[in-house]
Amino acid sequence: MTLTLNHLGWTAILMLACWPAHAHVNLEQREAPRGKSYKAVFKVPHGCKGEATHTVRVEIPEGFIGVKPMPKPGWTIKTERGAYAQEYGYYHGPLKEGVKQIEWSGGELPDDHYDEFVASGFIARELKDAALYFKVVQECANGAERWVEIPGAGGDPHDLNAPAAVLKIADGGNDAAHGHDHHHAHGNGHAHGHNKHGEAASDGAATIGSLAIEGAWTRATAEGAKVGAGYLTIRNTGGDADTLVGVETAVAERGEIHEMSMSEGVMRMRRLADGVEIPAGGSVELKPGGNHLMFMNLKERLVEGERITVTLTFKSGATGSVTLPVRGLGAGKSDKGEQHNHSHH
Ligand SMILES: [Cu+2]
Repeated sequence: MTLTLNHLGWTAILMLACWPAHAHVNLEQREAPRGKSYKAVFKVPHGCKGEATHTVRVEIPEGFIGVKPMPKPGWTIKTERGAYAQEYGYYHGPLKEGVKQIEWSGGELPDDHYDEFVASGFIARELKDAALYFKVVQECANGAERWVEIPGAGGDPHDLNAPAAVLKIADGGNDAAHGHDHHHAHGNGHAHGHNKHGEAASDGAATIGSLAIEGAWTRATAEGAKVGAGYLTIRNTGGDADTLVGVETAVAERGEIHEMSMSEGVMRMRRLADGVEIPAGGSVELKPGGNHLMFMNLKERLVEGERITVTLTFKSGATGSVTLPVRGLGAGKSDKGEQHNHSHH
């Protein structure tokens, strides 16, 4: 099953959308629940274009409260405090102000070394946002790396060159940190308790057994298009590997799991008959230019702003649905002119 497409267009698109310019500053643990303490470990993988890093500055997002930086031998810590936008409930009473920025300076982290910068804090129970963005600036002798970009509404983080470190805020019912056992009554008190039966949760997210589905979406299709594609991240919170083996949706004759790869300058799509394995404790991202869900022989056009429901089946027998919001035709790509003729043979 090969795919005929506009080589030049796709090559350019893939380079823009999927080729990381270089590794980003990221958090070690990228998801955490509200109303709990959280240790933010910022991983700094390299310097500024070959130069050693001597300063790391982190902006603390609203809602991450009671923050304390961890001292680091060889580095001087400076913090800036300020008033929060609102009062937050904390262990011994309300908290109105705290650390808003941390700076580690005077150190020397060579470009070919790796290091971590740590701050502990508490994720406010009152927080409404689904994610916290930590803007991080690395300064070197002559240059700087500024990890400060935040995706816009419906934006795809793949399009950002220098994304801020992001922490996903888990909902009570999807709280992976609790291992999907019987702790659902905690969290924000909503009755989410049926997720283990695989019912669709909020848009783009669902819990199917010990598999957490996150960031699921699909792209609008052009008039007359025969196929659509779906993208999502599957995180396996269980102790055993599992494999995504099936996908079904009412809007297409059948669903398949595809791999996309570049060979001799040509993009090829191939059905993954054995599915996609998600290692125990690991996660797999299905994304533009990589593995994806493919909806074959669409029965209707996918329209931006609407949503489709997709049922996923795993080798373990776990099965459940997730809702995929339909993003614009250009979503996940930097080139709206993309007109690849999806002709699977
Ligand atoms: Cu495909």
